[in-house]
Amino acid sequence: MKPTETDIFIIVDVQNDFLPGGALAVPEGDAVIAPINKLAKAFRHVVLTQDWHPKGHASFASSHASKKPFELIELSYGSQVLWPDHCVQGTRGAEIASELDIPHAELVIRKGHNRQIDSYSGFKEADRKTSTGLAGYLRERGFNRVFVAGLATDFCVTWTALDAKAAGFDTYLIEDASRPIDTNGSLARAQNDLKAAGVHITTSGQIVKD
Ligand code: VGL
Ligand code: ZN
Repeated sequence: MKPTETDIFIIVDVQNDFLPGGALAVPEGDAVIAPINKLAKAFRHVVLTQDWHPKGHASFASSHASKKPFELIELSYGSQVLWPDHCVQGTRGAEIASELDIPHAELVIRKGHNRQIDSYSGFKEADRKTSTGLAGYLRERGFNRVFVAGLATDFCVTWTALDAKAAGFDTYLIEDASRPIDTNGSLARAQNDLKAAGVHITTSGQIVKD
């Protein structure tokens, strides 16, 4: 499955706050860095996403009286998991991990910057209406297969993959180059949704030889 000129590799939210020691550290989050660096070298075209919240964001538990991280709340667009404050615009935690070695990445798409609406997906915010423009960008550039990896498997990676598929791209989630948070059954739900949508689950060994 050697990457071609019409394949795009989308690397999701490999940012300090999702790595060990970060505000919303994903278990083994740093394990994605080596496979992602290796994969990225095999792709001519790479896009990064960056979770990029203003202070006081609606997805932060601290923005709601007497709510704790990982609890659920109903917002205008539906159910929202509450998180510790993370990836606040301009902070070190929001920076893309310096260990990523991908100088040829062509675009960084920032998401979650609307104070009232979360955005796990790199394509569409959690209201399921507001677009980031990424589908149009990828279409206009003539890509047809989308490969997705990063953090966290069961949130931003899955939502990005589902939206890529819904936008008409043949979509692959690279499992060993991603790591889950797994809260409130989120990983099992994500796996079901991916399967139902027809997103291919693959491994980096299928794309680059060791
Ligand atoms: C993410 C929770 C909150 C992610 C982002 O990148 O998966 N998860 N914000
Ligand atoms: Zn976030």
